[in-house]
Amino acid sequence: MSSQQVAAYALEAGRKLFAQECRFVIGVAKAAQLPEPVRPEIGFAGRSNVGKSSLLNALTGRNSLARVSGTPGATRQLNFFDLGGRAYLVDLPGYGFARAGKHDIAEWNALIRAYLRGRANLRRLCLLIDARRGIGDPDRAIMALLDEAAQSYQLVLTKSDKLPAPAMAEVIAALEAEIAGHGACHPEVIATSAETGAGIPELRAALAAVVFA
Ligand SMILES: Nc1nc2c(ncn2[C@@H]2O[C@H](COP(=O)(O)OP(=O)(O)OP(=O)(O)O)[C@@H](O)[C@H]2O)c(=O)[nH]1
Ligand SMILES: [Mg+2]
Repeated sequence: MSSQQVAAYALEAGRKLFAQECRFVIGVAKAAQLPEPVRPEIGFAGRSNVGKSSLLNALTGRNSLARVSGTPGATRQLNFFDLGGRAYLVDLPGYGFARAGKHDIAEWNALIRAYLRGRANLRRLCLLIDARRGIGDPDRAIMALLDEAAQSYQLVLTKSDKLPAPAMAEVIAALEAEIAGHGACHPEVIATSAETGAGIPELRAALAAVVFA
């Protein structure tokens, strides 16, 4: 097969996987409530308001699978979605939410950390970065935790529609330079827009490869 055929095959596998029925399974607020690790899981993490819920909706072609909000901190638990009985998609609560109380922040952090460090069936964690903001210290803290836990992850840029193409290319180059030293990080950065659908087929393809590996 030519490399073009391989790419076309991967895109089709991604399209098929994400065209399947996707339904909400459970929202988890405490580590003890985590579902049995019976399926491959793909997680979506990132700062509050980065666009995690929007990206999940774009991937699954649903408008309101995951709750999108103008108020940062809308997603307060780990939300599990069953994708065609093949995989769980996991929408994580955003970190770095300034208006949350200290107690809430500590509780969310403990839950996210427990999940990210010890989930054997978490095949890949998509770490979302707002294209306009770039990578920040809260993201670096999560990357350090993932490297330490040898948890496979990949950087996914969101809101690419907010930047012109040349600026996007610069952001991607900067991220690729930064991730070079991170052992558990996938080398490819995928730029997406939940608004225009840019990069969504490519991300579906990358995640299908991980689910079916
Ligand atoms: N222009 C643009 N806006 C987006 C995109 N993705 C998300 N947004 C907007 O960004 C805001 C936050 O989106 P959410 O999907 O709720 O973000 P989240 O990361 O799930 O937020 P929390 O659950 O609060 O952590 C909403 O106003 C979205 O409409 C995108 O690709 N382009
Ligand atoms: Mg959300």
